[in-house]
Amino acid sequence: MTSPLTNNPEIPSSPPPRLLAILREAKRVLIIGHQNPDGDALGSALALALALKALGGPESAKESGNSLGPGIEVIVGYNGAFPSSLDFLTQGKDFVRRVPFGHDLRERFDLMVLVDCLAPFRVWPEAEALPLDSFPPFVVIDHHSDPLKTSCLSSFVNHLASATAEQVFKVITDLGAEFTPPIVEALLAALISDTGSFSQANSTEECLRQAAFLVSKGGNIEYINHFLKRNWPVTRMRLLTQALATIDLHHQGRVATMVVTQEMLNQTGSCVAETDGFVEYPLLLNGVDMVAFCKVNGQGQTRVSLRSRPGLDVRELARSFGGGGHTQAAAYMDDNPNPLEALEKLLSRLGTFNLPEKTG
Ligand SMILES: [Mn+2]
Repeated sequence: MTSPLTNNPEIPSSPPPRLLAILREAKRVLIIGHQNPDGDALGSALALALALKALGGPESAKESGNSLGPGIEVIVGYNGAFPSSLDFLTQGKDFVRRVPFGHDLRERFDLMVLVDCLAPFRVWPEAEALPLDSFPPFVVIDHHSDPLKTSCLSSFVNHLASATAEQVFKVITDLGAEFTPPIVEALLAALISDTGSFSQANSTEECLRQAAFLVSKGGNIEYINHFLKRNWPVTRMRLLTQALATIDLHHQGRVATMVVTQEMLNQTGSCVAETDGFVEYPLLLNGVDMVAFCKVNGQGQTRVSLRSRPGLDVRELARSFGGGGHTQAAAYMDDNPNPLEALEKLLSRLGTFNLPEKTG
């Protein structure tokens, strides 16, 4: 059976040699995912960082008898916050740091690797209007299909990949790095995160093949799922309870909406990163084809996450608001800091958005 990817000349099935060369040559590297990284963004960044460190760090310099340079410096950065369910991945790794936007980024790093997003403004929305030379030169490794609005040194993007981790897996393989236990854990956590524990349509043959390889290298799906799914602080459960209470149905029960306000975060002592995955709950409802989840983003905006069942493309809706994503999972930012008002705006737009006819 041939992989569908190999039949499509538009989508490279392996990383471009230029990307690999750039990664091999960089000395001070910032690897960073989209703002408020999820398991795929963080896991992909960690795995690539560990591989680059192993290939170019002081240890390899020692082994090769090269006592000259101090090796390379690799930082896994993030902007905003990530859910505490991902703490197990970053524990004990002092090269993981919050990196807010600063005009010194270009001096601090000679290369930036964007993972799980296509442009610097997905990391730092506040820097959207700045020229590209405000950032270090960058490469992109991603699985989103939004048009690449910015130019980069090189990119490895495949919108058919289940997760960015699937792309990073191939980069690590082609770089010749070893799949050590921390790399295996980070990649497997990323694949599990972006496929809903291998329950969604993007759990492709390639994804499962990689997962099987990672398990053969000691990856423990049960252990990772424990941290990703079953290790909640009670504050998060209280926030979910409040969020579920806001669920409302529209369009004859086919559209479910949910809201998280700043007051709800304050009352429960949670941060917005803890809402990761909440959007899946309204989709459990019988008859619901689409979910819109409006939440504060902590930077004076509302983030609207959209989910849909197969056959309903929410990416087009997200794009009409300046966002993007995947056909069944997309998002956009609304400049209104009040999620209730952002929801009203979406609902009035939805009046003109054609929900496809029900089939069967
Ligand atoms: Mn992803």
